[in-house]
Amino acid sequence: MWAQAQPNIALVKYWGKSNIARNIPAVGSLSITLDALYSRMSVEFLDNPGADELSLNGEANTEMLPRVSACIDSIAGKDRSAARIRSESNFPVAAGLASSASAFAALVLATYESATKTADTLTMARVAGSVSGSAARSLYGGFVELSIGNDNIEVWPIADSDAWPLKIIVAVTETGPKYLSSGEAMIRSAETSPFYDSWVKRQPEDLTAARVAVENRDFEQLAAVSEHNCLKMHTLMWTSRPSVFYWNSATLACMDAVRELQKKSEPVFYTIDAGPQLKAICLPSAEDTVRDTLAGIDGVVTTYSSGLGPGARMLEPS
Ligand code: 2P0
Repeated sequence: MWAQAQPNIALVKYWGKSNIARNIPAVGSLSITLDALYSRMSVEFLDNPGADELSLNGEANTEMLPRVSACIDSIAGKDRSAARIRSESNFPVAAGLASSASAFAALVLATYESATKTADTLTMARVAGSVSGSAARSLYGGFVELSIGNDNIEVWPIADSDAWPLKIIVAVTETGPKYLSSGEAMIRSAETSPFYDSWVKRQPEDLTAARVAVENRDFEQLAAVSEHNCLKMHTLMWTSRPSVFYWNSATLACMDAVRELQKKSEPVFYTIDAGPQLKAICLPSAEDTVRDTLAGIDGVVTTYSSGLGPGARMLEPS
């Protein structure tokens, strides 16, 4: 049985941890879950104790195995039998396309299913978040908010995927893995960027602005707060020591192109995560123009178009 989850893109970003050991974010975040990109996971417990096996799109993978095994341990217990884990995804992993979010959301669901354990969605989101902060959000569909409670995260959907059918165009400018994981980069920012305290302190106002924009379907307000929050996060990266820089010249050309479209009153804005890909969010009326524009930029390798999608779920056996 396969579990499927889709990546999510944060419009108000997670950057920084309040508890590194438990992977608790230092700030809340607000995201949209996509429908066109997916990760699928199946977990099969074997009869022998042995070591876990992981394959990714049919190829053995040892790099992700320690995090995958630890995640399964946290659900099924350390004395469990070995597991054969198969993973499939229809987009490049570790390239700033939120592959760990969809992969770990699907893994948590698949593991609960195979271990015949039940848990509510928030419990599963917390387990996924303890492995990969952004994965907590991919348990839910549509518009999702994550906040920091007293000792744990709270995650909940604030609007369904069909409540406000935004479109997302991902402009891929590099398909290789990123040079520094976002987890390491955000710890470095917290330790060294002179702007980090202000980032943490002012995140609630961005979250409120984005939540109200979603509630009111106010595209201009969502655009303004999302671009602002994205640029603040990248400022933290640049002002870390050593500096962290994920963009390339095509990323900048894509930003420029979005600004040109905005000048022509096209309803579109951009956001960029821990990688060089640009994600353009637009109203359906602008989708074709935005995709054609980004696809025509030198250095854009490929584009993906997506709507908003559902949270993690089990797929029917085919
Ligand atoms: C986000 N990112 O909110 C932000 C924006 C990247 C940039 O969440 O360390 O890979 O495993 O908890 O989940 C990437 O975070 O980090 C991320 P860890 P994860 O989407």
